[in-house]
Amino acid sequence: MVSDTHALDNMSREWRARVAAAEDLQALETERVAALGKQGAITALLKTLGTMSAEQRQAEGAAIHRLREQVTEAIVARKTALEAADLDRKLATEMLDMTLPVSDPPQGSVHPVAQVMDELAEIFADLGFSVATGPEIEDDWHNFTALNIPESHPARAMHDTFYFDKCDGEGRRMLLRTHTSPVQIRTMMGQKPPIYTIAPGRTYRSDSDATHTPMFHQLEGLVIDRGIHLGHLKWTLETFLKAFFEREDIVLRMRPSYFPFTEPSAEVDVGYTLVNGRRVLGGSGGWMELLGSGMVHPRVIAACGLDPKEWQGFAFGCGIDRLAMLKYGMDDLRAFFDGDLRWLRHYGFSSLDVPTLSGGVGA
Ligand code: 2U9
Repeated sequence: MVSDTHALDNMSREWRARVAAAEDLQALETERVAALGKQGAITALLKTLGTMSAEQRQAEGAAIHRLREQVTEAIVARKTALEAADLDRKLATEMLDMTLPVSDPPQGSVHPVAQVMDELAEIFADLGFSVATGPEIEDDWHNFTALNIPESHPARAMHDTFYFDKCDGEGRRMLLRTHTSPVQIRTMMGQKPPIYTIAPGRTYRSDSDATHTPMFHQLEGLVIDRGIHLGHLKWTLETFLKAFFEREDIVLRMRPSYFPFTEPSAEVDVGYTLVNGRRVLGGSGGWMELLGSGMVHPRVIAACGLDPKEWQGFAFGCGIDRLAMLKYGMDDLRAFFDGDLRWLRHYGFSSLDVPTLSGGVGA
């Protein structure tokens, strides 16, 4: 019988030596299967336990199980060592020197979304707006409650919002922000008015087709000051769109609408003209919806700790991806995020071509 204690000790030593000699993960796996696999030598030994008498099992069972544990431990230790060596080898050979000069001519290009964001920052900086950013992982107070979106509002429904399983320390549900509005909530809470700010950035909604991607980019603007009214809003949007599309004949039309965070609210259409069957912005041959906007709801101002009797404001929001499509002529939003090099080379911008108001914000 192989299973006397002496023989088992020898067997353990022998297997551990084989495991230690395995030169790579594949060789180690071969040894593991030979020892502990279905047809393995140690597995066969374990199977003999069932055929033993009670006394025999008492005498030898523990030693057989110890053998299995020792070999298993040796395999785990060897696996860890081989994986660490593998990583060291990769770290040593797969190095990328970030300080190397860019290739000549430069091969990368600036993504149209990044380009448009730079253009927007330039245009609004000229109007006295700062650029604010904030976390993409938010809590439901900053994303919904502070914006006068109550628990029962459809925007909170699971099919729109990506929720996390966990809450934050204050019991607030965590989510991927569905708009950049929480950035302005944080600005209003951390900064004294007057506030003139834009918040461009990534937003997330569980939605996907030719015109919707689960991640998209939004631009929102917020002004909080004394005596602000709808006229300021309309002038700001007109001035922004004329600069962005580089046309003086941009015409806006505001239609009454509803958003929980603005009152009154207005959807903003931009006039277009048909040129060879294509819609070109400018004039008023037809209208396309481009922005949402309104006067900031007094409850939102109060939620941020400001007195709505003293401070008023306007806000607006629009899709940056859509602005880019309209200005630069792409027709499928999904291609924006495919990472297709031909698309990027075609629609991308030179990193040296920085948008300026004097030199033109376009390409
Ligand atoms: C605060 C208060 C109010 C931002 C606004 C809209 C209207 C709007 C949509 C346009 C297209 C989002 O990308 S889209 O789907 N946005 O219609 N957004 S007013 O209002 C705010 C923001 C922050 C503190």
